[in-house]
Order: sequence, then structure tokens, then C-alpha cells
Amino acid sequence: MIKKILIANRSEIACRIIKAAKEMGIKTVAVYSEIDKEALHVKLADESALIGPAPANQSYLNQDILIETALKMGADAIHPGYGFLSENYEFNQKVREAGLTYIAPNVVAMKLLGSKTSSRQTMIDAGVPVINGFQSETANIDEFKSKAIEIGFPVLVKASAGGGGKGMRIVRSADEFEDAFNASSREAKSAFGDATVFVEKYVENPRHIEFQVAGDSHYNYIHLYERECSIQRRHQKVIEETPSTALSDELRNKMGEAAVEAIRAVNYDSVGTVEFLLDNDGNFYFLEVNTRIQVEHPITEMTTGIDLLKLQIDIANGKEIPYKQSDITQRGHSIECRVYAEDAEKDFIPTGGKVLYHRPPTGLGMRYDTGITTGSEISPFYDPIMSKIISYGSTREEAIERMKLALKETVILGVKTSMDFMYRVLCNENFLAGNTYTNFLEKNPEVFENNSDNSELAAFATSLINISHETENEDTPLPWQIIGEWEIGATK
Ligand code: MV4
Repeated sequence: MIKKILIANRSEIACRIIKAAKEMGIKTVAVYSEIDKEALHVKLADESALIGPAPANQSYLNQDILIETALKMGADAIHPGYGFLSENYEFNQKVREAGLTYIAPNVVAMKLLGSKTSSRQTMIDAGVPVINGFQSETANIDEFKSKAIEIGFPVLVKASAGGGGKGMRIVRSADEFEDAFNASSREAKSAFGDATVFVEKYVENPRHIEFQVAGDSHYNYIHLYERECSIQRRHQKVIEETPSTALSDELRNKMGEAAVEAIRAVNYDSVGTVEFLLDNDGNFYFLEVNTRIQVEHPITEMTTGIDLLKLQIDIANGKEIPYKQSDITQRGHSIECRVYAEDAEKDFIPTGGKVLYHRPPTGLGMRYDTGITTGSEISPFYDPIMSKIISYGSTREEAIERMKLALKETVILGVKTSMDFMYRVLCNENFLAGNTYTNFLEKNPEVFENNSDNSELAAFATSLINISHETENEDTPLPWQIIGEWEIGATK
């Protein structure tokens, strides 16, 4: 049985894993780079170890250091979290060869699902709906072009080793095909070291619906319903929710069954996510399987009542999933907003800085998963996610109102965040109507305009004056030291 887990990650997901382990009576080892020495995940873990300088490839991506540290610290398992090495099947292999339990699916499944072309073929063989397309290890560009003409434009050229839209090219006519194909292949080679591309019919303006799934080493497979993830910016999810306003119970069950068949086909033995595209006629198509816990897992936990990290650890311990499909129920509505250190009004440039004051939201139906605290340094070396606000309500409207409250209540002074932007999304009439497609941000550009004043911030800053006078705490920064240049009522 797992007694001590080394978490090969940082920030909010490392904190989340540590909390699940603590509830299970499992010891934890945090790893940190030189600039993460004071980070929250280090404080929460039972033990910690420095693994190298700030750059990820010298620390959180350094496979040998992570395995050596796990062995040195007496850990018997490694949890990769998401990002970093979480979908790297070679690391998966190395961890297991070192005699450690790896809290992830088996190497064969991870490797197969890491290739879009082998995934597609596996799903076609398993009867999971796949977009009409063509893939080949041997065909030349002319054969791909004639297949594209057969499929019918627009088509999408995609990188087999790709993810997050990298290497994707929309082709709307035959004369554009060769340039697009070559560009996609070049980008795939430079980004993933694998130039393999394939062609699919382009599904116009789809929804991005994903299903949480879980499989174990006893060949049990379940789904835990969907997450609506269509509001994305450059293939980065912004706001996620469950249930999706687009699914009828019939469609939901059909997609859930397809998601279960997708993981059964590869003997999947961990938690994971099956991504689908849903077109405007209610047809759904397999996209890919994410072989890790995902950023947005909390909304599924809120509506099913199941702790996905504890389930993932139990499966890695060789346990059977303690639920049959009929035990999994959806109740209420949950929304997640990711809080990034980014400036949404300046094309989401990373902001960074020192968190001078942090106040999480509180109240009924609010959950806050965070990797920061007052004093945290937000580094440019890593993904700028700081926290996730998760709201829960018995209806979508209640979950939205609670999220809006939470976004207003959460205070992160010293670092510009994306919270105002998300507040505007939640007030947008298309969002409120459930018209959330992958082109939402393109169709609703007003959500990028910041026309709010700083009056609330000023009122809060004023309250700090009272606190500092009352507490006579000399090192409490004065409000204008915290928020920089501002005028009450100013529009910027
Ligand atoms: C597609 C698609 C439409 N048609 N494939 C985006 C990255 C990866 N998750 C797969 N993605 C898509 N694949 C076909 N055949 C639409 C998406 C897609 C998307 C595309 C462009 C801009 C934003 C998008 C967000 C989610 C999915």
C-alpha cells in the first residue's frame, strides 16, 4: 500500500494532491525549485526537497532528479499532477522501473493515447464515433490531398503528437492544401519531434464537451459525466461548467457510454478525460483522451460528490473502483473560473509579481483551490495559474450568482489577474443563455473591455488603513503601496 507520495508538481494541483493524501493518512513529499522554496505546496507537505534551479527543464521536468529524490526521501509513489511530465510515457516507464508506484494509467495505454492517429484507429475499431478523416504512415502529400478533396473542404490538418491546437491548420480549398499540410508538419516536428499529421473534416463552431472517466486494474470502467469546456482562448480553457446546457439526458448517456468504451478499448487504469466535439446537429465525435487529472476536475467532484484524487490514488493502490455506473449521479450545477496572473485587457500577457494581500472567497457553495498565499511570488517560469474558484448551486443561475460573488470577494493585491474578465463573461447574455461554443470569445469581444472603476478596490484599500492603524502593524503595506497609481472613480 502507498505510504508516501512524492508530488512531481507545484502550485494549486500539488496542494490539492497533498490534501487528498493527508485525508488518506498518506505522507507527502513536495519538490521545489530554488524560487519555490517558500511556496504554499512546500509548506503543506510533510517533507520537501530542492530539485534544482527555476527553469522547468532543470527542475520539474528533470526526470532523473525526481526519481532519485523519491527514492532518497523514501517515497513509494509519485503523482505527476497535470502539465509537466504528466503525459510523458517514458517517465511513466522509468518510475515503474525504479520500483515506484506511478499514479497514472499504465504505460501502454498512455503511449497509445498520446498519439492522435493511434487513438483514432483504436476508437474506430471500438465503435466510438470519430470524425471523418484520413491518416497514414506511408501516404504522400498528393494522396493526402486527394483524400481531403474526397472528405470535402473545409478540412483540418492536425499533428498526431499534438495537443492544444498546436500544428492545427484549417484548409478551406484544394489550392491551400499543400502549404497548410507542410506548415502543420513542420510545426509538429519542431513542437513535438514528430512530423506525423492527419486530416479530418472540420466541424464548424463545435462545443468542446469532455467526460470524466475512471478505469481500474480489474477491468472496471465508469464515467462521471461531462464538463462543458467550450470557452477557450488559444486552446486554453477559461471557464468550465457541469452539466452542459447542450446535452439532453439521452445524448449525455450516449456520450458517457462512448467514453467508457474508449477507455475499455485500452485497458485504462486510472482517472482520465475523454474529449469530444459536439456539432450543432447533436452529433458527437471523439477528439482525444487526456491521461491525467485535469485542472477542471473540481466541478465534477462538486456535482458527483466523489473525490477524484482519492479515487486515482486508490486505483494506483490496486483497489477496485467502489462504484458501479448506476451509483454515479449528477446533482446541481458547478462552475470553475481559473485565476491566472494575466492581463486580459492586454492580450493576456503574463503579469506576475508578489501577492501583497490574499483573501479567498467564502460562503455557501464556494470552493477555492489555490497554490498561493499572501507573500507568494508569481514566477514567469511556470504556468501562471494561481487559484481556481469553484461555485456550486442547485441551479445554473445560482452557481453563476455565487461565482460572481466569489470573483468580487476574492482579493489578490499586488498581481493583476483575470478575475475582472471572467466576471464580464459571467454577465454576458450569451453565456447566461448557455450559448457557449468554441468561438464564444471571438463572438463576444466586449468581455475583453474593462470599463469598471476602482471604487470597490479603493473602499477595500481604505479598510486596510483602518486595519493598519488599529493593529499599529508597521509593516502592513499602505493601500497605495499595494495597488500603485489609482484614483477613486478612475476608469482605468
Ligand atoms: C477540431 C475542431 C473542429 N473540427 N477538429 C482543438 C485542439 C484539440 N483539442 C482539438 N481541437 C479541435 N479539433 C475538427 N475536425 C475544433 C477543435 C477545437 C477548437 C478549434 C479551434 C479553436 C478553438 C477550439 C477549441 C476547442 C476545440
